[in-house]
Amino acid sequence: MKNLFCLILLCALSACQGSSSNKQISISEAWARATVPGQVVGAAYLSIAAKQDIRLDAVTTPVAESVEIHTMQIQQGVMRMRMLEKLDIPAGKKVTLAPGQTHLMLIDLKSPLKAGENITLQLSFSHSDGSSQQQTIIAPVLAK
Ligand SMILES: [Cu+2]
Repeated sequence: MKNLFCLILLCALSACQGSSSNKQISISEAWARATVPGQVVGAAYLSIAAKQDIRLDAVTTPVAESVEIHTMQIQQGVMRMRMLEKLDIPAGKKVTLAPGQTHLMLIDLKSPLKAGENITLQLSFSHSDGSSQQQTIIAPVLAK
């Protein structure tokens, strides 16, 4: 019975957070691909979902000079990467960044990304009302 009470309290607390100025954005399945020595660019992937329309404006990480949002596109029969200025995340729809699709490109890595380590990504979102929100996430480096 005591456990149940704790659970209810926890739910009440998290509901409280959701109603603060920071609107809830859920980020899942984040990971970065391990790189080999000498490789200067890396890639990171994640899924983003929110209850209202949001837009991913920018990403930064301490492990690289800059981060770009890229999509894959076939041009004259060749798969090419194209940089996006922003990434729209429609309300209620999970947008997944994955290998071969939209991804985060980590440009000018400061050191190789080693499997088993974690990297930090700071995501800047904006809402339709013009307000912005930062979210910092930890992504494991995986050798896959
Ligand atoms: Cu890319």
